[in-house]
Amino acid sequence: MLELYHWEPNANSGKPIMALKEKGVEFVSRYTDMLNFDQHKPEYLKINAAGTIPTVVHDGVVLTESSQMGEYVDATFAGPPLRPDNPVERWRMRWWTKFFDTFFGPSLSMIGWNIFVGPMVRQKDPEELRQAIERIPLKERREAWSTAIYNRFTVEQLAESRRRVEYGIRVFEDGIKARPYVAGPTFSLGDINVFCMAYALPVMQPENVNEEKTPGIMAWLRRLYARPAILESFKLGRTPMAQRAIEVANKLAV
Ligand SMILES: N[C@@H](CCC(=O)N[C@@H](CS)C(=O)NCC(=O)O)C(=O)O
Repeated sequence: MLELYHWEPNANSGKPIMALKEKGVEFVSRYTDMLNFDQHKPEYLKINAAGTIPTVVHDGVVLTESSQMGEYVDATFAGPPLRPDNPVERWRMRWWTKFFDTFFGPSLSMIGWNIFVGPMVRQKDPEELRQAIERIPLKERREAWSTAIYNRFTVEQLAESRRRVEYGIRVFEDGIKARPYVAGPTFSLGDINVFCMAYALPVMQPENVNEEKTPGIMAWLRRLYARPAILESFKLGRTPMAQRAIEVANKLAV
């Protein structure tokens, strides 16, 4: 049995959800409400002591790190291959995954935590929030939550994140306009990994991602949204974030 502990099908949780759906693998969805701090509850920490989402439990084996989960799923299960055989294409799949995981993702995430996660969570009882922060096992995650909850992102931090996101969009446009998919001629885990961070860009960053400035990204997004497994994945979401994906699909007239 494969159980997937996940939140919304977004930056990190979206990757294993979409990989499993693309492969046609049955799994038990364990929705873990990040805004309710479910990931810091003792029963979850027994599975993943870092208190982060997602986590895969497959026949007793515990797997963390969302991008690497896709590789595991592809190597373990039958179904359409999600990693190209060609070494250059496989390198390109991993190159873009790393670029988005380490450069683009953290900056986009800071913007998202500032405009979405912080304001949503801030409405809770202050004492309840103080205790919730205290229970977070990793120091860096405690700091991330405090910063978002108490609105402590500095003007400079947010400006640098916006700069990185805008730069990342330009670099990705240059890459994706040269080929239909992230790795090359065929769909791969690279598309899933990038899409989970890019799926809402036309509504989050309309001044940077649009038909005039980024025709390559827009065409690629249409290709991804046209995949039944991708649209199916958003059904596992419970917040307006998943609804936003449907809005983007409609806006792109997919
Ligand atoms: N590198 C990890 C990052 C996991 C991660 O930080 N996930 C976020 C959700 S997108 C999380 O669990 N945040 C909740 C928290 O820090 O309490 C991965 O790719 O799986």
